[in-house]
Amino acid sequence: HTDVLTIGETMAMVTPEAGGRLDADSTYLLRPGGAESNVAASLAQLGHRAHWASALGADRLGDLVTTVLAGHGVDTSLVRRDPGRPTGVYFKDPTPEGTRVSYYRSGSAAAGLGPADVAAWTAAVRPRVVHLSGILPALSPSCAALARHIVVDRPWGDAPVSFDVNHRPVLWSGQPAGAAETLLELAQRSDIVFVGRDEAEALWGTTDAESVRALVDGPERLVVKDAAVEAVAFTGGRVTRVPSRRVRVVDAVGAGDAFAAGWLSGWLTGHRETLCLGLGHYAAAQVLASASDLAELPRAAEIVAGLVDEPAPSG
Ligand code: KDG
Repeated sequence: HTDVLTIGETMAMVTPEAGGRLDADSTYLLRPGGAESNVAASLAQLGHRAHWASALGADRLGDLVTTVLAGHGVDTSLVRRDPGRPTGVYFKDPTPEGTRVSYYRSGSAAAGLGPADVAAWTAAVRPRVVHLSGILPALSPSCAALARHIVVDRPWGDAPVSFDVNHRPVLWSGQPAGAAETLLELAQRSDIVFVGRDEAEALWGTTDAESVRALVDGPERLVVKDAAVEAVAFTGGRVTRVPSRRVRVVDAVGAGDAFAAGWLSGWLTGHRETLCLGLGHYAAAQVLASASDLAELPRAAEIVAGLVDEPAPSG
């Protein structure tokens, strides 16, 4: 039916076109921005069948999100349009200290997602892997219940669940169930997990990839990303490290999603771990070099052909 189903909120993202600050006189890009739809769009570009399930307002921004994602090859037929709630919006303000993000998403259509949405999705697709991120449970109590339902009750049976921790601190402030506890439980119970080394340190106090693995020992595959340094994959008892690519960073938002998509592409194809990580780094580097949350990607086979020709990383 499909290779991957991703589930989560996508907003309309607004950011200065030429990389300047948010100012009255700047000109702006208006694009879909959402971690899980970014993963679906990158996987579609890499050559996989990708569905993205969510809810959007019955508004112009909702039309824009579905149109652009469909243009990237994502199947958006599982997206519910809610006439009673708007599509969320967010702004990216590129400052010299890094990109600052402001969300206008509380009460959005996607915040109204919940376990009741799943029946329509299970009836429609049988994915090889289901992907979500730690943004979903932060959006509302019904979204937290949805994330838990997917990871714990496994509505798609044997299909592995892939989880990107994606800790967004502002979304968790003031929530009774803290990010650390909720995200750890979801990570523990998933099959494939992506997490940043810094992110894990902020959440759980772990210091390196090995201590993350010692804590998150449930998933069959765990990938710990250390930004510009390397990514480390734990598969059963095996550890594989691949250094990051050198790139001039324009904006980092979306790079983690591209990494997850690249890695999942390798996994779906049955590639060895070094190639899965290499595909992740390649896709992430394209987004790092772009102001948008998404970049143009070639087919995975083309990237793999280039990667096999590169000298093997030393160390
Ligand atoms: O991972 C990138 C996302 O953070 C971005 O696209 C917007 O989904 C988003 C969010 O909630 O931050």
